[in-house]
Amino acid sequence: MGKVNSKISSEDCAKFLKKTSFTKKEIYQWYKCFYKSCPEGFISKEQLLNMYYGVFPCGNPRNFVDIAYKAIDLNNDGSITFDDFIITLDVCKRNSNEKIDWIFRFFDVDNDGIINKKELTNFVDAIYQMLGKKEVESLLDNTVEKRVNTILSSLNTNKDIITKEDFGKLINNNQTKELLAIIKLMI
Ligand SMILES: [Ca+2]
Ligand SMILES: [Ca+2]
Repeated sequence: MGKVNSKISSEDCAKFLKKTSFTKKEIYQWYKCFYKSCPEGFISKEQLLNMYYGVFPCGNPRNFVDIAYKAIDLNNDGSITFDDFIITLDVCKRNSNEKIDWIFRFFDVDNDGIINKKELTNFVDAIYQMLGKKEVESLLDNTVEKRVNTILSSLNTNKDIITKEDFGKLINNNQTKELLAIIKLMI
């Protein structure tokens, strides 16, 4: 699939200088680092899975990694290449609407601009599976259903869906803080 290169081309470097807030030196370093870990030119799902197993050894991160892989694959071509990686890193550095848009991708799997109850349930379920049974038992909302209801009721919208506007409010909400912290663990 990908090409094996230890040095980024000047065209690509110029492209990322334009698209991200990284310096030329940082882009060169990230590129070197990326190809050292991923000589094939892409991060495989197994690699991402192993990373999460390292952080959550008592849980099963498989479903979460399915969601994460899709969300990080920004150009939807089925693999996480350096383009996806560097732009994801850049977005995560920011405190902006772009960051909210990016996190929204984790929830809005069918990409219709709305998080429905099923998507929210699948997301919370994936996180709970990744945390593991023991960890989940210690939570106040110790079932997926309870957590989903808490999140939805915290919005006070009386609806089973979350719009991007609602989601912006949710980002700073205590009910989702730990879920979002898990997303941030990946970088
Ligand atoms: Ca991609
Ligand atoms: Ca959706």
